[in-house]
Amino acid sequence: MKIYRYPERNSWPELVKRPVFERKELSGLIAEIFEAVEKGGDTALIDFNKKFDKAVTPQITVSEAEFEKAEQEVSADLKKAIQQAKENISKFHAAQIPETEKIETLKGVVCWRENRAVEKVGIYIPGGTAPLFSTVLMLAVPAQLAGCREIILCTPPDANGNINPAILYTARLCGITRVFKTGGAQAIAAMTLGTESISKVYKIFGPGNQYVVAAKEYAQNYGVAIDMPAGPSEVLVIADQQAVPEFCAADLLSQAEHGSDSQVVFIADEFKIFTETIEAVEKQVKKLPRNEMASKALDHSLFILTDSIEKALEFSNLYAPEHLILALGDFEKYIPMIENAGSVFLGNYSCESAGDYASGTNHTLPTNTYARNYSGVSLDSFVKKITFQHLSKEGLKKIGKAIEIMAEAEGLIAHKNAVSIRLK
Ligand code: HSO
Ligand code: ZN
Repeated sequence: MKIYRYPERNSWPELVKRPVFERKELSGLIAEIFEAVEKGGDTALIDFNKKFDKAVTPQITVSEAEFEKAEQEVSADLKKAIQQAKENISKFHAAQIPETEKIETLKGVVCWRENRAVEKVGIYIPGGTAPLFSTVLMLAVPAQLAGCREIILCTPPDANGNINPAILYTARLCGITRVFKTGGAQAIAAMTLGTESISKVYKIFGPGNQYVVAAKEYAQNYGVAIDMPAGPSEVLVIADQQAVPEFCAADLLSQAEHGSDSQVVFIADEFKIFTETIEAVEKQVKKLPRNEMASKALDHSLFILTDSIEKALEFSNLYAPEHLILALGDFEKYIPMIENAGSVFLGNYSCESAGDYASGTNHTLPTNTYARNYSGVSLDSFVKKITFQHLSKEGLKKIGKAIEIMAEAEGLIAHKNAVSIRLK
């Protein structure tokens, strides 16, 4: 833990910097993988499964029988929980479908916007130590609500060539039936270039390790869009004297357990809460199954004692956390001060886990200072907004002169003529 008491403002820019982890230079490797997938298609993916995941997968397409087996394997309790989460996520995201509003900018000049879904989207779900089936909900639910015509999902197989049953159950629950056993950069390459089984998509969503992140960046060279630039998970908790140290500690650790590179920050304006939270973190971390990962994340975590909540928020705005928790009595008062954050949790009972799983908001959020300039995934991430306009002759008459004068001033006489020819 890195502990700071009343750090001066001029030290903040240094404090908000995320620790730099050694990143391998990956572009050469990613280019090779893209080339191999382009040439070899499904066969290349099957070979990569053997090489990287030690998995024998005669087929990369998940079969109906595999979906059914998964359905049997997921417990009734987990199914119910996933369904409840899905309902809330659906409610929250359905409300983001906008009403079309036609705006008459002048009499006879009508402009409006309509949403159209991105036709083909690809979802990537990492395998590894925590199978994030919750991320399937966060991406598949808004994709379906937006009306995406083709939604495919890629995820790596385990060493036995299987996919985690909860991932398959959740995918099918969300209406995704095209799931492929492929992970890492090769999965991103497959969704970008297409193979015999996997169709090319227009936009790729989902978290992943540094190979996946690098591959998503690379995919953009092929005209594929991505959800957002990715970095390790983060939470920043601001606490006042009414906060509960055990709750704050649990929230900090819930994010620290994601990975050793997770970022957690705690700020309090009161010494007692500050020290008691540190103690609670030390106590709780010992009992976690992912203790090693969480402890490593804590090594570079920040614990800051400050003299006011206003200052804490100022620091938070500079840090731009993915998740911001206001463990404050009068949190309402501070909402207008929040400038940069991915998702905000208010009061003592709004734990980050609620948003991670089931309250309804999306958990795919900007990290690594991108909360300064990006929003989290929402229905908007799955649509394009197309503008429309209709001008009557009367309408064109009203703005024709302005267009002609502007076009002439830009030296674009064909533009001017497009008006003049209609009005002469
Ligand atoms: N906190 C993660 C999302 C997640 N948590 C998935 C649990 N499962 C996003 O930063
Ligand atoms: Zn989480």
